[in-house]
Amino acid sequence: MQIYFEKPYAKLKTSKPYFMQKPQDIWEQTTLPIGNGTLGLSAMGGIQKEILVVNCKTLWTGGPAPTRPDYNGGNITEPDKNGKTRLDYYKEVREAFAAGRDEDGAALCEKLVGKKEGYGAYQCGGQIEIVFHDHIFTPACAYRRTLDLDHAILETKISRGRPTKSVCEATRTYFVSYPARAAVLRFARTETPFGCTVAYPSHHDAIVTADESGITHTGTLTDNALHFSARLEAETDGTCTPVGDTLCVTDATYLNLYFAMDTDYQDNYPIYRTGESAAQLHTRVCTTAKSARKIGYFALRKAHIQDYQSLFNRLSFSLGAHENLPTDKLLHAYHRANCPAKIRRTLETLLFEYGRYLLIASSRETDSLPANLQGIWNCSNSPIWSSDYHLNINLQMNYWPAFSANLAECATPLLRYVQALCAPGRVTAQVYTGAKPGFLFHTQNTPFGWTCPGWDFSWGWSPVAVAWILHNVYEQFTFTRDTAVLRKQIYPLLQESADYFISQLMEKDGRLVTCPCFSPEHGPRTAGNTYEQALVWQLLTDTLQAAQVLGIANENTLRYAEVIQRLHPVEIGESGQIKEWYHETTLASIGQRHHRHLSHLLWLYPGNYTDQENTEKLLAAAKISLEDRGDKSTGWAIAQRICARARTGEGDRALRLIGMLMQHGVSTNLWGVHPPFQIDANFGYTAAVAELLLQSHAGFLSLLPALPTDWAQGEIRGICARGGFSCDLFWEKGVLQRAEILSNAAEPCRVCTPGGKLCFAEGDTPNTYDEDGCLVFPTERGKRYVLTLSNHT
Ligand code: FUC
Repeated sequence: MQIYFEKPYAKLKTSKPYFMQKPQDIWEQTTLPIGNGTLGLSAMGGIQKEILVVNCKTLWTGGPAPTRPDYNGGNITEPDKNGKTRLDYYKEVREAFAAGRDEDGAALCEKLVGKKEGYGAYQCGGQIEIVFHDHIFTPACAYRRTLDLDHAILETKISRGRPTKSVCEATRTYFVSYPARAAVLRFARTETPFGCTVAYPSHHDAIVTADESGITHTGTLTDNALHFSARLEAETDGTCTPVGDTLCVTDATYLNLYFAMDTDYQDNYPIYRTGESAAQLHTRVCTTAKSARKIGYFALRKAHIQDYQSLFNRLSFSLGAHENLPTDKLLHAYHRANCPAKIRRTLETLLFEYGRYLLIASSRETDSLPANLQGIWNCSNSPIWSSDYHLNINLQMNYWPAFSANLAECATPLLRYVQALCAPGRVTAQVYTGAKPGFLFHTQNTPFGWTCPGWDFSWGWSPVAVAWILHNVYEQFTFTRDTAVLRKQIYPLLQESADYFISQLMEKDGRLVTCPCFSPEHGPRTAGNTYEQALVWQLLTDTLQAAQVLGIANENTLRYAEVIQRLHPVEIGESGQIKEWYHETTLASIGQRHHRHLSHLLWLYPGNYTDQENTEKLLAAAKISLEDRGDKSTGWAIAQRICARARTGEGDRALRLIGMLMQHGVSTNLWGVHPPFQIDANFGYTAAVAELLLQSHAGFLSLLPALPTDWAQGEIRGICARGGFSCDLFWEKGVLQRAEILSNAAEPCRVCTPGGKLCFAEGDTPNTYDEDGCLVFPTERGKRYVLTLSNHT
């Protein structure tokens, strides 16, 4: 599995409608990323001059700062000139809606906002530049830049000379080691030794110094006094001399650079600092870089591959075809009407694997922060949307593939982040809604507990962002069945939040609704809408289910069950559509047509809303709503549509959407585009493919529930289902041939496939079926169950 280019970036034909205009566009569309969760590098692969953009996940402006002594997550705590607090306004808004004065309530919502100061943005960490002294390689040379997804290694090879004669070859090999917490860059050349200048120009007014063994780059962000420190250690068989703040390397056949970077950020509210001095931080970073150097390139590489493959190799996916073509060519060919199936299947598989690669590279177990809007890769100090944590879909989508794609550990930073938002979130809940207990955060967030509701209600207010992200968090349990984590870490979050939402529900037309609410990011402000109701339903249902698992039964759990029944349900409108607002009549009577958000369909995916009597009707209505929203959208929104079509069981519609994503939603380097670059589309796509092949949200495993006709042959090994199952599926002619189900949690298994009746392929275990035709059997931990279709035996 490789993403590769046979031309230097400047010569690549990029994808429509996204052209290379500014240096940032060029980077976004052609760079290739590596990372270990915290430290990210992205290389351009230039011939004469190589540029590696550096990122450190915690390098953020905003938050507490000596110049912002009053920073408190954007909350407005003081009364305004009318002497009213935010809580006063909140009460007035709710009174207005309760009394049927909806217009007054909607207008007053303007008051439910926070401050902008201290929001900050994810920063670029500068760039490492390597300029080669001789000019023996030109664009006419054979060139290949490869991101090897099987090893998480980025390599550029440039060679001059005929293959039969002696070839002068330059090889540049990069990876970021998670075990060593360091990036490793190796430059090697055959035949003629090389010379180069290595620089790490000052970024954010950093002090840059060079010595015989490397370069130091340290500084403090002006905005918030966050210390950052980076150290680059050089090792070569040539000579290495400091020249100014650069290194001059001559007469080398190889040069190894070991690079470490960190900040003094810590996810501890309200300080958000480790407490280290700049010198202490620098010592720590230098130690990391020097230790890496001591271990050396080859041993680091070996340990890196081992570490990476321990996650990546848990799953493999094939659609039975592989075309060896550079990625830009694959992408261009994909759009042609007569594109061979082999090319299409290759790109579809590659993009799936890329999502897994990117999650491992941007979100590792020990990270304090999850993957942001760009994962960890960012070349700007003022990236769009601050490259922050958006919780009205984007952060949730980042983690959609984590469990189904067998990367549960990679979701740990998300859990930690949500836990870290609780303390500042409790302040926000109190200031804005007067509630205690309970924590609140909204559409957008930073690493510094910025939990207030935006500075504009129409995008900022979204209390159910909490309920939604808690569903991601709860999925860690449903997939792994780790009851210890559920009890200690997940349940307390669910319970506090469930109690909070119950305390805020109000009665309207005989039903319980949230108030005020707003469906991202269009339509009216109302009391109750499908977005909020479905997410509150999900939270209460998850909490109740978790309580049952943990054997908790008390007043609260009784209340959850009762409130679930009284919530305003998902409704069908006059056009047969899912209503996004309760006073919606026909399609498009309210809101924007073709809006990218599918907020009224979250119960379908990622939720598991059920309404026993109406499930089929709701599915039919969801299809009408999906049709109305249309296929063409932005990167993540197309990925969300694919996930939804997987749940409606429409594999062929999903594949058509995959075509749209390839055309409008990814750039040449296969990064998701909104535009600009937004990584959620990558993660959403990987989640969607998993969902087409295996679903387990409805209490049973459905194998190949939405297989596109064109994916007639294939296999996926190591895909995960709720209940602690890891599955290997093999299919031909669109029908499942064999399934191997590994039970990791000794949960009973209920399983079916649309292609026919499943039965045990081996042994003489009797086949037992439930009323839905699912094969049902108890399982033992660590045991593998081999199934086939009953007419195959
Ligand atoms: C949501 C979306 C936008 C964008 C932003 C980062 O608010 O509505 O389209 O993706 O997040």
